[in-house]
Amino acid sequence: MFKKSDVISRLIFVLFAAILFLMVLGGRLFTNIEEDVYVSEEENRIVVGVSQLGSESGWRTANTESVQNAFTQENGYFLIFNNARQKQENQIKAIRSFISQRVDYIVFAPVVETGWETVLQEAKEAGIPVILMDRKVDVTDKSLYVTCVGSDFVEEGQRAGRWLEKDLARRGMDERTVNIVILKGTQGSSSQIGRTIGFSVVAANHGNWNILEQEYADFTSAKGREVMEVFLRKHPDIDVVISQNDDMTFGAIEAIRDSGRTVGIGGDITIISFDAVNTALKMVSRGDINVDIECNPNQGEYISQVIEMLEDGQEVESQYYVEEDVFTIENVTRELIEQRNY
Ligand code: GYE
Repeated sequence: MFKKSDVISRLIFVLFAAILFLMVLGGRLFTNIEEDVYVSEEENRIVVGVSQLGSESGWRTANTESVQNAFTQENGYFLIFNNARQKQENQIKAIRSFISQRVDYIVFAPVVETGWETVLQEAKEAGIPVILMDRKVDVTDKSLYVTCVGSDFVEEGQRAGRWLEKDLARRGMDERTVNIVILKGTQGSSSQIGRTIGFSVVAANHGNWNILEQEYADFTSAKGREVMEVFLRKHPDIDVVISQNDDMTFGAIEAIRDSGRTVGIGGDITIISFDAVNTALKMVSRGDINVDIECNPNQGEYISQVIEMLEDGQEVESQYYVEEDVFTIENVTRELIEQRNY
């Protein structure tokens, strides 16, 4: 027979064992519930792989921020972001990794227009819709992407040309020879190609517009300065600089000033720029840049709207253009500069 104290200690043991068992079970249940919630949240989110081409300019930084602000957890997205640092091979790698991760959408800003068929075909075969951001691709099979969200670069180039036409007429210079140099962006990129074509379409109407030279300067300030220094050494009589983005313009203006020449309104050299970032708008308001053709980097919001339409099963258009303006000293206000956070 058991002693009374034995029974009590056995009971206490059984009780402890039971409590321990319940605690472990409870803990497991709890963790399982948590995991389930986590998994279903992940499943409900739209997974977007974004291949950004690089970080060469202020415009690009703003474009990246706009994407990161649009594809947030709160908005129902899971963003996988990759910066290709100007290399097409890095973009191809990033896209392949998005495909193997089975993302829901691929958004990408192609550094150049050509050479994308193979990887886009792979995305198509995996059933992943591709949305082009900012720049375009040159492929014959248009079904390799769903739509493009970006700027009308040819129109931007024409706007530059049309502004120059008017400015020369206003100054009574529409008859005499006008010497022009062009700082071009990344070779083979849509923005470089479009802006060059757009401007040359207008230039073709003016026999007195003498394009002395045009050279690639990669959309960066350092390269803009370097190429401008060469232009200035070779051509003592430059009247107009067309610089296909603000970063190159900043470098070019430094080079011009170092050479002892002046820029902008009433200066030796007329400056035509593209992008209209905050610093450039300030320079427009001081008359250092004559005109800035705006390029709108806030494309994340537009793209998320396109994705929502696709999620709803709606048809989307093949191209969406963002809104853009042209800025001169006449319409750049302090308010506009304050609001421009890039
Ligand atoms: O103008 C420039 C950037 O493709 C529109 O790329 C974009 C251009 C932009 O580096 O600053």
